[in-house]
Amino acid sequence: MYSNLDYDKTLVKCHPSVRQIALEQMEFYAFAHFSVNTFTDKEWGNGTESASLFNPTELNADQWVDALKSAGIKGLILTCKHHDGFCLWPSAYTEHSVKNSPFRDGKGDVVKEVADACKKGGIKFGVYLSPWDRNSRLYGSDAYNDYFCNQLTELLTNYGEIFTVWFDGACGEGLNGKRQIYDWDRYYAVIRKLQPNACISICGPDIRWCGNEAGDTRPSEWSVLPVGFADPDEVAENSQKTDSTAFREKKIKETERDLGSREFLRGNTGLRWYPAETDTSIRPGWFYHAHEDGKVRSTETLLDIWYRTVGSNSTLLLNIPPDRRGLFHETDVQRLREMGEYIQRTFAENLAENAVITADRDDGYHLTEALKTDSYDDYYKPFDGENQVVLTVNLGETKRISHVVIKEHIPMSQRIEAFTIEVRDTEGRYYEVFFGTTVGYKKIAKFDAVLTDEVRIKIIDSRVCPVLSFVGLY
Ligand code: FUL
Repeated sequence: MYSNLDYDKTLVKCHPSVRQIALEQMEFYAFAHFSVNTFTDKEWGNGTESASLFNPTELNADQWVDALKSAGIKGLILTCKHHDGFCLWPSAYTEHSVKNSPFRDGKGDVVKEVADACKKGGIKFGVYLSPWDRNSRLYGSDAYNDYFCNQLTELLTNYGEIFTVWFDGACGEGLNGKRQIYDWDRYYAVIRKLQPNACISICGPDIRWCGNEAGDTRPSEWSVLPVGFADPDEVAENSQKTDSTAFREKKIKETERDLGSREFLRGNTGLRWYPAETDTSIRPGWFYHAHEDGKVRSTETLLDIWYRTVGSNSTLLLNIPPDRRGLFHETDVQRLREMGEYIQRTFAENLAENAVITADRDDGYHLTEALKTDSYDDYYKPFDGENQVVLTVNLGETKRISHVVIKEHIPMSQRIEAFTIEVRDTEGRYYEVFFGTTVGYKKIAKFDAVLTDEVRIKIIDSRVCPVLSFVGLY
């Protein structure tokens, strides 16, 4: 691998913002796709559906939140308006909303019920507002940008703290065959003014779409990318253009597997901290369809996705679609619980906490003691230019381990390019149990359980020098 200190120093000048760190620390959060589609059995409504179709008879957002919390999920993003233009809140700017539906006799507000339930349950709340609107007659004109900003303003003023505004790239024509020129800068300004702590995701500058909806991930995920990747029109260009199952099953394009190696970044003048978010559904579709009740992904599959995202420098945005009752289906609830139980059990006790952690080098100030607490208050670091280090975790006695968690100190960028993990056997010999590339926000190295009294983490390549905030053994 090519390493040049001057070049590497330019790469590590790229850091996350406070709002990006806050979202990355959430790790695992949920989507709820809910609209008239739930009642028409469609994935994309065309905007001509009658509002009277929307009729969840047992809506209970507390049930959603309880189920999410059982999986360890930290937030929920609701499709306040999907492409069909139907609003889950009584917007003052359209008649196409819950106010003209039988739900709570036209007096209901799903956004409020969900936002309140999240608050009560102690998880964060985010909004999805589809830029593409197949119902609005204004679509395709300047007036639509006003309409969109008015709706954003309603959502960002009346429902408390919002952790992210999710702008879908999927786009096509409006009712009248027109296309819209989106005034992204204006939308962003509204968000920054009304909810300065909120991230703007996907068609936005803060959080990056992972490039597929199937739950596929990159072998090496970077958060330092060329600035051009955050161009909202580019994102839209790569998004879904027609409603298709094939698109939902498609994996990341071969040409987009590497977005951040030194070689890839070479020649790019602007870099941006643009961390990946993997969005995928617990079922084949984003919306609820009774005929998919038997196709809920298995707990094993979901955990595999969790390891490849939360454990590999991407957040996980898992969609659980409420059914026609307005509840999460029993099977989905059970999967969430099983996921949570497994994660809880596996990471219950950090064996590194009472171990002795040493390094073959440090800069005299940032010592290995910092690695025992999972915080950005302090960190471990050698001198600049020392891009290889060996960390040794001595357990004092033989223990059974199957996971090593490593976190970089991302306020100082993402640096590690390759590492190995070795364990010592009962005869004192070391052998390798894991090879990894990127670490970033967090890497969970999982391997077959071993009995060992000492673990070595060898950073074999990094930009400038590795800077770590946490090491855990489980
Ligand atoms: C896509 C949309 O077209 C789907 O319906 C869904 O909302 C997904 C999250 O994004 O682009």
